[in-house]
This record gives sequence, structure tokens and C-alpha cells, in this order.
Amino acid sequence: MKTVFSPRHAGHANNLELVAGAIVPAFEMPSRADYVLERLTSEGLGPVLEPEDFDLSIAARVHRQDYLDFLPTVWDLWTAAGRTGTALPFTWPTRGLRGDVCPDFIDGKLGYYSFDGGCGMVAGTWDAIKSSHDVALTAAGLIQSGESAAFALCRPPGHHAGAGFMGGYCYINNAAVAAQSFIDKGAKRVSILDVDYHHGNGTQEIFYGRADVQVINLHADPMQEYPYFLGHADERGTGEGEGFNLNYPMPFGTSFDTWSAALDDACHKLLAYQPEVVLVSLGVDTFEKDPISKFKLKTEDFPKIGARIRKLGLPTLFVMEGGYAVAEIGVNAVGVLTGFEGA
Ligand code: Q9C
Ligand code: ZN
Repeated sequence: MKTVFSPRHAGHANNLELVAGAIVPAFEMPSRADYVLERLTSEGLGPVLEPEDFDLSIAARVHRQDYLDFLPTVWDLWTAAGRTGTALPFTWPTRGLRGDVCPDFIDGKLGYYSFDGGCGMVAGTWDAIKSSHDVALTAAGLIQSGESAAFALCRPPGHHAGAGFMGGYCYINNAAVAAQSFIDKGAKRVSILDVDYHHGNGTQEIFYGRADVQVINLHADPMQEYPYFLGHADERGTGEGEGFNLNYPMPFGTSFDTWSAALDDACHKLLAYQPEVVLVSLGVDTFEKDPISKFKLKTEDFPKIGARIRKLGLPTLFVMEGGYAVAEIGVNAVGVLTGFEGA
């Protein structure tokens, strides 16, 4: 299988986040992508291509235009306010506040366009975001040209980003943009299967009222885990989208027997939808040694995930999301892909 990858991800570096009361280096760091790239090269997965340059017209069909206009301006607005370090929000419009008016000053704008403090930005962040978006669309193009599978080695990830907000290390929702590109090219039905440890709240929100993109999430129960405020089993879509959103929340400590039973059920629901293509939001933070997660999947389990997805018999686009046990994410992410190829 071909991989699409851009070295421009590396400009998104030296970020900070607040974890359990301390400011620490962000877990979402450049070495993540480099470990995956090294592993797929050493395993001989296939050629690695650089992305083509796309404009944001497809992204504008899943994101708000004002949000897309804001993202490239953050660093200039931040430095114009005299700041040097990481641009981060710290005030959000929750219940009882005005969520409908975007403030003028950068600190207010950052809060308006985010739902948490997980999306620090530095000088190279916008270019990395744009390259990640281009990686997803270029890999989608490989499938649209007849490849049966492709891997978009996206960084930063995308599935927490909603129509008008960033969060959880995600800015543009790469998988959602790729799904939209299949619809724009004539697909009637596309499925997104999100196997990241965290609920893909952004992807769910974007397609919640739509019947042309089925969204299936396997994730830690939001009663216990981030993103906390979406991802319950009773969220099934609305209006035309009723029945086309499926959530499988699972408790802390879930191991592969329980997790893979949920995957199997999800695969049956996916096939019943009869999509023309499946996009896998591939997070490997379900790994037992992931530093921010509490599932118990083992390295030997990841190829089995790929093999199960292969059994769907559909064109498949893998889109990289989370996974933070840095040295192991290469082995585990590429394990899914070789499991898919070898099945
Ligand atoms: N800083 C993805 O896996 N954790 N995002 C917050 C306090 C946020 C994970 C902990 C985790 C986001 C793509
Ligand atoms: Zn995750």
C-alpha cells in the first residue's frame, strides 16, 4: 500500500499542554510521525509519496469558512499582541455565556474557535495543519484513481476538530475532508470507522445530520475519559442522519476480547450500510502502554484489527489519528496496515 507523508509536519513542534496540574511538553510531538515512517519503511509496506497542494474548498464543505480563515492568522495575531511562546486558549463560551459572537482580540478568538486547551500553535503550526490536510486528500486521490488501499500519515491528527473548532491536538478534520472528497467525486455512501481510543467528537458533529457519511466510533466511555461531552451510545444521528452515527463506548481497562467484539459488531453495521469506501481513523492509543490512555490492547492485537478491516472487502483509506507511546506507535500503526495487507 502507498503512504502519503509530508515532512512539513515537523514545524508543529515544542508544544505545551496542561496535564494533571502541570505544564508539560505536549504528548502529540513530531517524533510520532517519524516513528511510523521509519517502521513502514523497515517493514517494506510500499512507496512513500509527498502530498499534492490542495485549496481549502473541500474543507469548507465540512468546516465553517470563518474558522478556516482564522487558523492561518493565529500566529501573526499572537505575535502582534507581543507574545512569543505557544499560542493557547484559556477562556471558553460555556453555558450562560455568548457563544455566538467572536471577540476581536486573539485570546478571545482562540477560545471561540476551540473546546479545550489541547491545541497549542507555534510559527510552523499552520503549515503543518495544511500539509496534513493535503496528505489526506492526496491519499484519497490514490483510492479515487483505483488503488484498493492507502495510508495518509497525517500529523497533526483531525478527529476532535469540529465544523468550527479545534481541540484534542486536532485543527482540520482530515478524515472528514477526505470523506467529503469521495462524496464530491460521486460516492453515495462513505463510512468512517474511528478506532482511536478517544471518541471522534469532531467527525460525529460534522456528519451528525447527514445520511451520506456513516460514522462509527469505538472509544473510551465519555463518562470517564476525554472528550467527556460527546460519545454516548444514545447519540445516533439526527434528521436525515438518524441511525447513521454509531458509538461503542467502553470502560477503562478494556482489553482486546471486548474491544474486538465491538469491532466485529461495528463491521456488520458498516456492511449493512453498503458504503463504497471505508475511511479508518487510525489511532493506536488503545495500546496498553499508551501514556494518556487506559485500554489494554497489545502489540500482537493490532495486525488482527487490520485483518478484520480487510475482510470488509472495501476500498480502504487509513488516516492517522492518535497514539502516544512514542517508540511503539510505529510498530502498532504499521501492524494494522501489514495485518490488512497480509490477510
Ligand atoms: N491535557 C487524539 O488522540 N488529553 N487526541 C487531555 C490533558 C487530550 C487526544 C489531557 C487527548 C487528546 C487525536
Ligand atoms: Zn486519541
